[in-house]
Amino acid sequence: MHRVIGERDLQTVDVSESEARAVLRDMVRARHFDERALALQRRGWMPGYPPFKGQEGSQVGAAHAMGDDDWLFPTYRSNAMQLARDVPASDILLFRRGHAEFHSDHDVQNFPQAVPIASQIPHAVGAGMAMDYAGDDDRAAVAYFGDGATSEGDFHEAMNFAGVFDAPVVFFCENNNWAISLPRERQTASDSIAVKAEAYGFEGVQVDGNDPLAVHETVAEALDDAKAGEPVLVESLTYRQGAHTTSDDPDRYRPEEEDLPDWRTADPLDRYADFLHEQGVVEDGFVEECFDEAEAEIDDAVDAAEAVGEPDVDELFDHVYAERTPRIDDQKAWLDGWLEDHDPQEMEF
Ligand SMILES: Cc1ncc(C[n+]2csc(CCOP(=O)(O)OP(=O)(O)O)c2C)c(N)n1
Repeated sequence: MHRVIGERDLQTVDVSESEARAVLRDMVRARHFDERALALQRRGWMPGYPPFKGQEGSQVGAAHAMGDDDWLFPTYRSNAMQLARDVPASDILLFRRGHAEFHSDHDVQNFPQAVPIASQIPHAVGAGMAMDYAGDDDRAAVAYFGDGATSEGDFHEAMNFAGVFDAPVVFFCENNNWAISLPRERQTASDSIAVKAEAYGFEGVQVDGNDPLAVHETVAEALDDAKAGEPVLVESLTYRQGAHTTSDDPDRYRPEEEDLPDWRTADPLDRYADFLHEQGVVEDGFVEECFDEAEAEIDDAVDAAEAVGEPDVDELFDHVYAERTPRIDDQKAWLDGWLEDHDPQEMEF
């Protein structure tokens, strides 16, 4: 399955005009958040940041297809998806600043962001199986991950369990063509990532990840199937426009010209805004209006995050388990001793 936005008009998609506008608004919010977070990191406000520029269409399209009761299992890269699901921007910023308690305390069905690659995928399957055992057939779990995660055992184990137990899970692989410096063609010799689902007994589909409406439609269908006991792997083809993180320099490994079609590397925000404009769904000035709203929202989020202050090093140990274990206590005692003789502010990293 492969859909390209230019080939159809809005009438062929099962999305209302107001929903189509809300998707654009969330893409603009996400872009503004990403730019602001990068700027905050550059002035030392937080230690590192993984930008998602170029992936807004894929993430916001998928988030809008999910119901409030569906669970998202995100990663460090899927902030656009989390923002579109109403995770407060200040929580995401605070977590990145080192405040671990802002990791999961949300009113939305949103698991903490996974940083160990692919570890969230079996969690999503476990949650899906639990929903199924509870007779909850109107909910599903969505596991978000990148192309690199598909080389991890966790991905294969999770897919295997989902296939055997008919778990209500959508595996949402955002293929941005890079896993740090490793390009997709070196990640797997398979023709696609979607094709891997076949080995586990369920469907895999590819979608143009820079077309938010195509992603919306594909994920909505996948969620319906998953809720009926048929898990689905969705491969959303998009592109990481920026660096892997603020510690990375892609100029050292990325070719100047990518061997990828234009639709893959195009800016999804410009493309979708132009599309809605051509369809008469938004008027001149809509995007600018959304940017102004986003600026005000993110300004407030930064103020709220700043009011919390800098994290205390103790927080590192407080949220590993519900209660500290003796081993965690030992680690904390070691760090306290080390800090008596060293000043991290004076160290060079
Ligand atoms: C288990 C594990 N191994 C290695 C790493 C280091 N690491 C961080 S991001 C990354 C690449 C992930 O690429 P991909 O899954 O494509 O996701 P993307 O970063 O492109 O969103 C790696 C290897 C890690 N975080 N966890």
